Amino acid sequence: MASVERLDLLGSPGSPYTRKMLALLRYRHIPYRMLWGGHHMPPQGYPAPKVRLLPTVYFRGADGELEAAVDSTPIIRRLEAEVDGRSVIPANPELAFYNELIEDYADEWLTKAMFHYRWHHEADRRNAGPMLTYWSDNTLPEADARDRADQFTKRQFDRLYVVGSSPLTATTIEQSYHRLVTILDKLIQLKGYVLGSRPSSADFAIYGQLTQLGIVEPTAAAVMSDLSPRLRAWLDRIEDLSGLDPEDSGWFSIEEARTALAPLLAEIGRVYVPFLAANAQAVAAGAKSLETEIDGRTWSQPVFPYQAKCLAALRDAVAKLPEASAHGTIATLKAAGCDGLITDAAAAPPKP
Ligand SMILES: N[C@@H](CCC(=O)N[C@@H](CS)C(=O)NCC(=O)O)C(=O)O
Repeated sequence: MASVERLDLLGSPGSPYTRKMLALLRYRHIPYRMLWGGHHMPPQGYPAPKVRLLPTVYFRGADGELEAAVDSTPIIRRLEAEVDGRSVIPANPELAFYNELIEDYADEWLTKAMFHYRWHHEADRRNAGPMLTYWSDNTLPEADARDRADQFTKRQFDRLYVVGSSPLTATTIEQSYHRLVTILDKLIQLKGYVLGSRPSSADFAIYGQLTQLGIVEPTAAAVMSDLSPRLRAWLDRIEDLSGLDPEDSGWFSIEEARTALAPLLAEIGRVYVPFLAANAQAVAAGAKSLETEIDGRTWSQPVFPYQAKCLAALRDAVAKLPEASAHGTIATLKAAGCDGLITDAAAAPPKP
């Protein structure tokens, strides 16, 4: 097995995906160097990624050349292949699917709550503008920092609609976040992590978004402290799990997982799956925006082609489950209202 000598990564403390990756690298004992910053001031001597996203992770290829990679989910899979031990992906196909689904939900839906709470309410905007400015440069003179924060805040406020945050959808987003906090409170109480007594990539994805919601954004952080001090405390532990010795038997059994995850899967079925379905339909129809009902209220936003790919990947993963796992996974998804992830082909696999 190849090994990774050291990874360098460019990111920001305010980027949930940067925090996801950092905590994962610490847990997996992968040496790294954290380059705080952004693409407005790219680090000297490093290649530019195809898409300028944070984090950007620089791998050193066999030829010694640096390669810039983005998108935490495939980067995590690449690291699984390149670095042995302390895996964040369960071997059992049913558990691995739940892990993939929950990671995707955190990256693509929970991030709507992160962006919404950061910029929607005035008190939160006033906190976020300076924080993001000083995270990118903490030596800025006060007046320049204020100008930059004001400009950035205006830009982000004007872009809230892109992820679907608007006065029309605010209640749906906020209630979904409140429910998630309560669901995670109970789930973590069982064995400490989403899939048992060892962390999975789903934990790191949830953690990344919650480093902002539970700590940085005042309104959302107050909700978490109020509803779940346990979850708020969990965040500080996930930040550095380098001293945890995971056991092979640490994952939930299938039966435990189906029961323990039912409320979280139901939340995903309630908000994320309907969104994914409406988005994919609109993308397929060549529409520019979508309007649907989520959790009993109207939801509208511009289409998001990347998230149509997310739905296709999840459906494909269900369809490709080995026979021994397919039946139980599909029954669990149906019971959770996640029917939209099950294609006809997956529901009725061809007889051998
Ligand atoms: N799916 C990507 C998303 C990464 C992402 O959207 N990063 C945000 C920051 S949290 C970004 O770089 N936005 C553009 C920018 O900040 O310039 C991942 O999992 O890494």
